[in-house]
Amino acid sequence: GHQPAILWFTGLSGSGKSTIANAVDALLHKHGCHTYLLDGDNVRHGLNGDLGFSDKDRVENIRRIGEVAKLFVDAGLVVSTAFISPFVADRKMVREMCQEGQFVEVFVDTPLDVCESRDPKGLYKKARKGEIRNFTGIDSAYEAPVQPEVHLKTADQSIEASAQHVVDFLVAQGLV
Ligand code: GGZ
Repeated sequence: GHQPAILWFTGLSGSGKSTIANAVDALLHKHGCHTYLLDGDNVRHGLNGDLGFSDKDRVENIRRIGEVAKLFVDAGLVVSTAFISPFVADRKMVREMCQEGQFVEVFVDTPLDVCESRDPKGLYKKARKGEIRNFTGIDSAYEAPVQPEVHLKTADQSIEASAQHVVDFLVAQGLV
């Protein structure tokens, strides 16, 4: 058995949030957990298709994702979310919607220069040229978590090791 929870991944574009969240989701699934993964692919195109990247829209993006994640928790699932979620206040708002211990903040801590050198979609390059405005880390803020439940320094470990680290935390907490 397992307890419902939100695994809230936060980090820069290109930090590896989605990749690690997918790996965690697969490990939990093998473990027998009922899981769901919310990420840009299934949320920003649909439910939040009306939102852009102004501060106001990001706040609304995170608010809606928090509400949806909470619905999955009510249904008993372990739900992972993989969004930049750059603002402390918004992550705190979601945390406060949850019961004690149900909100697990996972900081995917990949330095900006590493994310920028990966640049899989060429977005950092465009942001540097001014072709994209309000790009996180370039001309829009990223507020790093102060006390995340899990702090992944991705420069020092593989995707698999990072994912296992998250699962180990959940086991230690008695969540899975
Ligand atoms: C940041 C942007 C932007 C701007 C488009 N700033 O690497 P990606 O492409 O796949 O991940 C980024 C994604 C961020 O969406 P989120 O919903 O996670 O952001 S937030 O939580 O801040 O609301 C990037 C792409 O969208 N993208 N423009 N200006 N990322």
